[in-house]
Order: sequence, then structure tokens, then C-alpha cells
Amino acid sequence: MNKNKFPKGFLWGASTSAYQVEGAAYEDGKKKSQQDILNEEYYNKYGFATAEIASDHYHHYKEDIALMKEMGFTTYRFSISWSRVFPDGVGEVNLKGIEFYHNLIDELLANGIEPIVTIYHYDLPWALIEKYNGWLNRQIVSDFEYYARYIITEFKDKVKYWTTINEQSIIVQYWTKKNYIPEELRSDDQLRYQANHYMNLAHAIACKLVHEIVPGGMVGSAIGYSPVYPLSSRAEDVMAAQNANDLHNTYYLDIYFKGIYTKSAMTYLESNGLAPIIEPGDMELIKEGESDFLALNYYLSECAKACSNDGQRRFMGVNITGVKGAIDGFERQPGFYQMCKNPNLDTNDWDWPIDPTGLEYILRDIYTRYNKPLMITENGLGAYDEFTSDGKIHDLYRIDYLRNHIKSVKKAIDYGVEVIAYCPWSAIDLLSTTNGVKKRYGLVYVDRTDEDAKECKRIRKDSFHWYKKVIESNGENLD
Ligand code: BGP
Repeated sequence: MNKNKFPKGFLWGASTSAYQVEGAAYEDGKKKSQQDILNEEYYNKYGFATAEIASDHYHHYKEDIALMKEMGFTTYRFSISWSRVFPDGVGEVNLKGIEFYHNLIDELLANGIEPIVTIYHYDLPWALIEKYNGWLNRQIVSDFEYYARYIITEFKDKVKYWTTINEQSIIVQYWTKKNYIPEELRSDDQLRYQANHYMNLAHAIACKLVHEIVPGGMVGSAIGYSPVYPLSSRAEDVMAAQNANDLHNTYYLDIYFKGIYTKSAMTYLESNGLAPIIEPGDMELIKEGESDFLALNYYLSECAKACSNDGQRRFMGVNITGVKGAIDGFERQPGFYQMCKNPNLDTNDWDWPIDPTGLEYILRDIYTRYNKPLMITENGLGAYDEFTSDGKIHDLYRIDYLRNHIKSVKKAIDYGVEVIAYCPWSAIDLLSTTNGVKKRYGLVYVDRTDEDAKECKRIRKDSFHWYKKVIESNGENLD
């Protein structure tokens, strides 16, 4: 075993997404995305920051890249905002938007940082919601192609690594948080899987485009992936965990790597009236969209137990308040599985279980099944950080979390898994998808609150200095 060594040329960096970090939501020609609207709703309901300023990365990108360089990043994963490039979703391109991404990418390349670009990270142009309800309508597939073709062509000589759609499985679970869904359609669960089918088509198209347009380009999906453990060793619970893994995880990976829908998961969906309508030619297209790698977003593991046939279906709950234990329920698929709390794991304040071993487990499991290179494009701890009187942020809990997860990556590599990148979430503090800016993930502190955007001053956290040493030693020094 090649104990404790990351391969030479291993990509070290961190991640962000456009709407969570950029701000400048209505500047230089950008129009609204569905996330601008959803976050306005969170502001009105809970007082969370909107996406209007976020971390103001649009105006601070040079400083942010300088900080990345200081940490020794060799990669940076970020997304392009569709509504900055095409404010109306399709049609006329916004040259100012394109200019921003050229500047950003040029700055990265000048600093020796390899860009990993996500084509779509939750922020669909609002214009396409107004036109036809976005991902609920098949028209989205050709509009996505229009957008993807444009940006892939535009950046083909500068960007080698592309990820297609961020976290399809999470979009299905947290349906109304990641999409604007009109009130009257929210209870129609079949639409979740229908929209996912359109995303599968869009993903396949993007894979084909990268292979066709980008010299030496590599492409894959970025999936939010949590292993599901059985609550007990009772055979019924083990079976329930298998069911949950099939519907939550394999249902997506089989599409990316085998071009098929997992039989057991599809059978369950069909017998419950949830299966997507598949048109002639769809599965052929999906097969043609080959992935070169899988990008994994790993935060937590889940737990399942047997579930009776009766009772209501429900999807995963969220904890809005950031008080441990306030999660508003777990997913339940009658006759298939009931998700539940894992009594063996501690959680963060938003009820996300902390499980470094789960990362080794999925890396080994996925590599064994699909034999493709893996990237970690998200992994991190959402926490309340304190800006202390010494002008610092002593986020030792974050260091601990990242250290233990990097150890797990190492172990998986020792067992022969091909991992090519590690990008924790997030490079700098940013807007959480459902919890405002007080739930922080960054290696760099952004001085703002939900109530007051202030100057968004950047401050190095203790985790910044620690991660710098990790990168310097190519993952050998984790102290
Ligand atoms: C992933 C998303 C990210 C990110 C992260 C943390 O699911 O890809 O966009 O935000 O989770 O989640 P949250 O912001 O809800 O804490």
C-alpha cells in the first residue's frame, strides 16, 4: 500500500457556486434567476440574506483568487450563472457576463489554478420559469443545450474539466428549495422524477458537447451522494437501506455510467405512479452522453429502516433554525424505506450527521462499481463562526472535520481508488442554500451578516492556514 501519499499532480482547491458567492445579481445586464426569487422569499420569511450581494465575489474576484493562490490551490470549482450569460435564458448573449467569466478564468490560469466549471448550479434564469416553468417542461432540454453549447465553445481553450448539473438527486429531494415550483404543482411528486429525466437528457447533451468541442475535455456530473446505512442488522432494515441506496444513489449513477435506469428503483416509481415519461430516443441519447469522471459532493451519511406500505409519502426535511434537533422530519417512501436519525453519529447544528468514514465507504463502493476517476467537489462543515477580539476566526471544528475527511480520502486511495481532486465547500464564506449566511463553510471569512452586507471584508480563518500546509505537503501534513 502506498500509505499516506496523494498522487503527484493531485488537484487541491475548493468550491463555490455562482449565485451563492457572486452577488451583482442585477448588474451588467444580468437578470433574475430562480434563486434570486427563492432567496427573496427566504429573506421575507426568515430574514436570511438574499443573493443580491452574497459574498460580492463579482467585485472581489481578484482578491479571492489571490487568497486561493496563497493557500496553494491548484484548482477551483465554480459555476457559471446562466442568467448572467443569457439574461432571458436563450437569445441574445450578455457580453458583459461573458467578459466576467473570461476575466475570472484568465486570473485563475495566470495564478496556476485549473478551473473546474459547473454548467448549472440551481440558478435557472427566471425568464424560463415565466415562460414554461423551467425544468418541468421538456423545452428546457433544448434551451439548456443552447446555453451549454455557447459557454463550452466560448471557454473551450481555457477549461478542461466540466461538471454538468449540480446534484440532481438533491434537486429531486429538496424540490422546492432548488427550483421555483408553482404552488399548485408542489404536491405532484411525479414531476420531481420527470424534471430529473429532463436533467438526464441535458446532462447527456453536455457530455457530448464537451467531447465534441473541447480538445482533451473531461466531463462528469456533480452528484450529492450520501451512503444509506441500515438502522439495525435486522434483514428488513438492511433491505430498506438497499432500497434507499437504489432510489437515492444508484438511480443517478447508473444513468451516468451505464445509460440505464436502475431496475428496482424504476419498478418502485412505476408502481407508485412516480416514474418519468420517457420518449423514444431518450435512452439512446442518455447512453451516448458518456462521463469521464464522477464529481462527488459529500457531507453526510443517512440511515434507513423498514417502512410499512400504508401512510404518507414524504421527502427529506430541513432544519431552518440551526438549533440541533429542529429538523422537520425524514423521508418516507411507503413499502420501500423510512429514513431516520443514525444514533451512532453526532451532527452539526443543522442536523447533518458527521461521518468521515462514509466518504471512504462511498469512494470505495463507487469506484468498485463503475471504475471511473472520482473528484470530490464538495465536502465541508456548516457552522457558526466567531470573529474573535484578536481579529481571528478559530474554526478548529472545521479543521477537524476536513482533516478526518481527507484521511478517509487517503485511505480510499491506499485501496486503489482513483481520486483526482479534493475541493471542500467552500473557498470563501457564502450564502447557504437554505440557511442564510450565518451558516458558514469557508476557509476565508467574509465579514457580513444576514442583516448587513457591510464591506464583505475577507479574513483568513485558522482553517485557511491549516489547509495551506495540507496543500504544501500534498496531503501529508494534516496536523
Ligand atoms: C450542496 C450544494 C451547495 C451547498 C452545500 C451546503 O448541496 O451543492 O450549493 O450550499 O450543499 O448546503 P447548504 O448551503 O444548504 O448548507
